[in-house]
Amino acid sequence: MPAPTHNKTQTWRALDAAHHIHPFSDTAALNEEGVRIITRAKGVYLYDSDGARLIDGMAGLWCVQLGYGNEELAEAGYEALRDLSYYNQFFKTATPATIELAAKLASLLPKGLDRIVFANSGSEANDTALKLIRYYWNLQGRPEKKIHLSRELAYHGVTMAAASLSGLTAMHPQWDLPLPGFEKVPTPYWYGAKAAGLGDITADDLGIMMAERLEERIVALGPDRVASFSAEPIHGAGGLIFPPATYWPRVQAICRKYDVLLHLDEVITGFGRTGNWFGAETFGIEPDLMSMAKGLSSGYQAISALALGPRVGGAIATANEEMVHGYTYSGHPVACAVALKNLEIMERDGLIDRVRSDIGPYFQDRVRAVFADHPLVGEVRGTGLLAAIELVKNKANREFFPSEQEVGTTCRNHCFRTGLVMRAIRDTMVLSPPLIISRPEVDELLGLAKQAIDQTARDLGVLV
Ligand code: PXG
Repeated sequence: MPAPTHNKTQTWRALDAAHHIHPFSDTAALNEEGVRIITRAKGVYLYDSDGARLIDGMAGLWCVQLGYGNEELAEAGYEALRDLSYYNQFFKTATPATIELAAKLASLLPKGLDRIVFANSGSEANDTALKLIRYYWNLQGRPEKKIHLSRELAYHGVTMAAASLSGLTAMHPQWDLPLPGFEKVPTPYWYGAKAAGLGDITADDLGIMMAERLEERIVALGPDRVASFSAEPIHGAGGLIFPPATYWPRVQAICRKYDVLLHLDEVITGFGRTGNWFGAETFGIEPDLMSMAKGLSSGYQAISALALGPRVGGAIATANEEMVHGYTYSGHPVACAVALKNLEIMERDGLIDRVRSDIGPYFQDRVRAVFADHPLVGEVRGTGLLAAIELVKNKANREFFPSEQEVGTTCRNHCFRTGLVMRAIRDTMVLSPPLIISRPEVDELLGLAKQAIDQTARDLGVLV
């Protein structure tokens, strides 16, 4: 047993409050409450410094595909640190793990995406994508093609450009964003369509309507000025919103028609989440560029990648000039070695097939069985090891609670008390567990989720 850490908790909290600014946090409120300190983790379980055990329904931040404490990944990292702790890819050098990872990704990615640019986070991969899109159009002699389209409710990260690309409006005012040249189009969120005044439109019709909104915007801006359309196959941090079946085929055709580069952000949907290696396969999308991060290394190392298809990749490879871009840690050999081992384990253990045909369907069946008829739950949606549970005021007419009631936050707090990490996005409860989760662990997770949602329903007087 590890030594008890309870006695250190107060010290850590005080030091944290004094010295540590947390991402996406209200510092004063957090310091008042005191942080939860996670000290170790194994498999799908987290342990905090008070001795509590939590089942991690979010795989960290949608990233720990192989679960925590994987010995093989730890050893791959140790060996890589020992043998070549660092070297860079600048100035005509490369390192073996970096080359091998680029080649491995090219073999796993949808056909044509076979050139890889490395970075260290999803935000950087997207930032890089936007730079390369601009560079591509400059190389083509079409410098007027500079507008980047993306969707409302999208989350693409936090650099100046990635935040500009993001469509969650709360991400903008503090930083005077978006930058010029970033435009948003609406997204096909069927469950929210009624509250948005679209009446009883079917999901398929909404998919077409929202694709047409994209087309209208491209035409209004002028196709000669529109450089790219960026989107997640499924909105992740925007509320786990799944596209109607009609949406992506139409969007794909529109991008081709107007010569708009399609940039797919697979930071969440990549590496098995939806039961395929990539969401592109799940939805039949053929992007020109694809961003990856998170599950690429199961979160064990900070690494991201941008894959380029023949248009952008070919243009850069034949530009006959220096591409003036790259990070100190682009293609870090240790991160690449860990990512390679991560992909090797996923392949060897058939984890993607497992999500597609075993644990994924089990998880989807169970989450629907537990919640479909719950009085507080308007909709359960999901695929693979992703699920969203919408908590609503009125199921019959898809009416949401007023946001100031903070129903999702209440539920999330109950989850922590029951020993579960489940994310609340507005009042949508979201699950994205590690791909290695077992059936009994799924049952345990959903049992705790039910306790938390029942308790939320009792707080609201929906259940007695
Ligand atoms: N694209 C997508 C689709 C993401 O989900 C990023 C880009 C940015 O990646 P980095 O590595 O720069 O964070 C993300 C990240 C949440 C949450 O609470 C989601 C993310 C990050 C932090 C929190 O859902 N997604």
